[in-house]
Amino acid sequence: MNGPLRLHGYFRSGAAWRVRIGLNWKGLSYESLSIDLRTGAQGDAAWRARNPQAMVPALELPDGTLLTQSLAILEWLEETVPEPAFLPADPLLRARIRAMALVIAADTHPVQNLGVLKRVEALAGADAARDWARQTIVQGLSACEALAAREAGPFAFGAEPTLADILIVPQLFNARRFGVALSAFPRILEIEAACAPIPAFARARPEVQPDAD
Ligand SMILES: N[C@@H](CCC(=O)N[C@@H](CS)C(=O)NCC(=O)O)C(=O)O
Repeated sequence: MNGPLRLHGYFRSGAAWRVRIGLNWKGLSYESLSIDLRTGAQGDAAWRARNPQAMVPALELPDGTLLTQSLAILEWLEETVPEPAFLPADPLLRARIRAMALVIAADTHPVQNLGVLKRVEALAGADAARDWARQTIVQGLSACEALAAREAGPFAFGAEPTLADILIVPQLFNARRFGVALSAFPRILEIEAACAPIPAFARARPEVQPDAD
């Protein structure tokens, strides 16, 4: 790649965290550009003009192309830098790994993201918003726990990490933030512990990002 990759993100964004893991995994260096979600910077006209969804993450390629949606970015990374891979060759296994990734990316995280919780809070109050988030996360993690329990550990699908692990690890930050009791998810905790020492995962953690508090 000719020139720097730029990741528009935010240290606490779970979706940006996924992309950071993916970039590290592929050995790609990148510049971090922070969009402060606390101040609502994602809604600024200049950013909205670039990303009409007014969200992070977005990966800016050296020619200025802006890629959005963390899963689309991860799939693009896998296609353009195939090794080391985060999806195995077997189509059946790939489908099962993608299914677990989508439990988080499609059916859990979007239902408890900032915009949704603000709306629930406006309609029903802060306690209801917290309950909403907690219940959504418990549902998603329960499905992942049951799916992962059918597989050998320590990762979600056996002895090597995959796309599924990339999605699960950042979701646990939100789980803790909303007070979800993770002791009910031993397989998920095993996955987190197995990923923690891997440099691609360790360097993607929120607290080591340049825009961390
Ligand atoms: N499906 C999107 C989700 C992106 C998303 O929810 N981003 C959050 C941060 S984790 C965001 O920008 N929230 C700002 C808002 O809701 O206003 C993806 O996977 O990239």
